[in-house]
Parts: sequence; C-alpha cells; structure tokens
Amino acid sequence: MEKFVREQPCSDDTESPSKKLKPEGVEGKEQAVDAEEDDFSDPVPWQKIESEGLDCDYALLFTKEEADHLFQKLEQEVVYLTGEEAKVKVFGKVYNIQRKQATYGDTGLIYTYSGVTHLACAWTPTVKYIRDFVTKITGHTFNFVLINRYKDGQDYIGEHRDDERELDPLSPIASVSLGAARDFVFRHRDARGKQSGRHIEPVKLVLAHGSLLLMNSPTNTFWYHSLPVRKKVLLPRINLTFRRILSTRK
Ligand SMILES: O=C(O)CCC(=O)C(=O)O
Repeated sequence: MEKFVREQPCSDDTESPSKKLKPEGVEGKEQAVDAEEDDFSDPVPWQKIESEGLDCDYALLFTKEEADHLFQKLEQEVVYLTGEEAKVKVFGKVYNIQRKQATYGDTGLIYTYSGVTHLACAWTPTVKYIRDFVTKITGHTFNFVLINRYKDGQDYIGEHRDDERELDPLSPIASVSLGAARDFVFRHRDARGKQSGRHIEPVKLVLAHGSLLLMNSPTNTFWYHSLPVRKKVLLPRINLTFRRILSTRK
C-alpha cells in the first residue's frame, strides 16, 4: 500500500495546549471535561436509531453558542491535507476530492482510509477538547479522528463503510457535526445495487450543528453511509469522526 508522509505542519495553533479553550459561556462544560471521571450523567437526551444490524445513538452535544465557538476554533487550528495526501483511491484509481480532510491522533498512529495511508498529527487543543467531551458523555475513549470539511452542499462523501481492519470492531465511531445541518443516509449492504434481492428501507437523518452520532457495532458491518450533495446548503460544515485504532503499522 502506498504511504504518503505529511509535509506541511499539523496545526496553525500557536496557543499553549494547556490554555483554556472556551473563555465565553461554556465554563460548565469545561469543568465537566477537566473533572475526574466519576459518572457519565450529563443530561444529554439521547435518541436511539435502530434497524436490522444498525444501532446508533444521536444527541445534541453542544449548544448553538458552544458549537459556533468550536467551529471557529477548528477553522483556526485544523490544517487540512493537500497534494497526494488529499486524494482517495478507489479500486486502484486515484481521485481528487472536493471536501477537505485532516487526521489527528495519538503519536505514531497511522490509518488507511479510502486507499490512502494517513499519519495522525498531534491533537490540537480544540480537537482534544471535543474528544474528551465525547468520552465524558459516552464513556468511550478514542485515539484517532478523521476530520472532513465540506465548504457547502456541493461537497459530499460517497457511500462507504468505516470497516478498515485497523479499527477496533467493538468500539463505536463517534461523529460530531459542526456548521451547516446536512442529510446523512444509511443504506443496508443487501439493499444496494440493481441485483439486490431485499428491500430494506434506508435510514435518513439530519446531522445538526453541535450533534453527536454514535455508530455502534455492528452498524458498520451491515450498513453503508453517505452525506449526499445538497445544492441548497450554502454554508460550511466540519465533521469529526472519532475512532479507536487497534494497531499501529509503521
Ligand atoms: O461528514 C459526515 O457526517 C460523514 C463522514 C464520514 O462518513 C466518515 O468520516 O467516514
């Protein structure tokens, strides 16, 4: 497998990582993240989304004010892939993609996504803050995140499963959305293509600003997901999918 080594810096952020991230209006949540792990009792109203082999939980994690602030911080901090690294490979063919991507994680982690191997950059303060908040709320830990930035509704992600062999199959994938609300569609693997013998309804969601979608096992075995083009959406969106990687291949 081809490997691309990142040449650009991983972060534009010049603040100390220990500096408080959220000076305005989010003190309660800042404290919640700093606190020792005692319970996961924050009052998040979860919505269960289920179908055959699909098990997801959805919640609004951040208020609009918090989500606006986090979006702006990510716009300052995240450095997106460019050049060869920004391409994806499907059935051996290399394609440019319109959306921008970045990968952050624990030291030395590498992850192959869409046929391209990415080396994780060190966590930025805001990405780490969001990761820790998701952990606080869910009880799950993550060592890697893939960030997708969609400049508007013309940018999309095609149907795929997050089933790479490096992923811990039992860990959920935690998808945090900031910015423009976008439609998100799950399609069962047996309901794809013209030859499909089964009719299984797709599962359609709207991923709101500040939301968290937990894709629990075995969702990514049986269901493909996509973020379709929506030409009426004029604003940008950033999505962070926090993952747990089992092995580090060098
Ligand atoms: O942007 C999204 O909500 C989806 C991202 C996604 O499918 C992925 O990271 O695998």
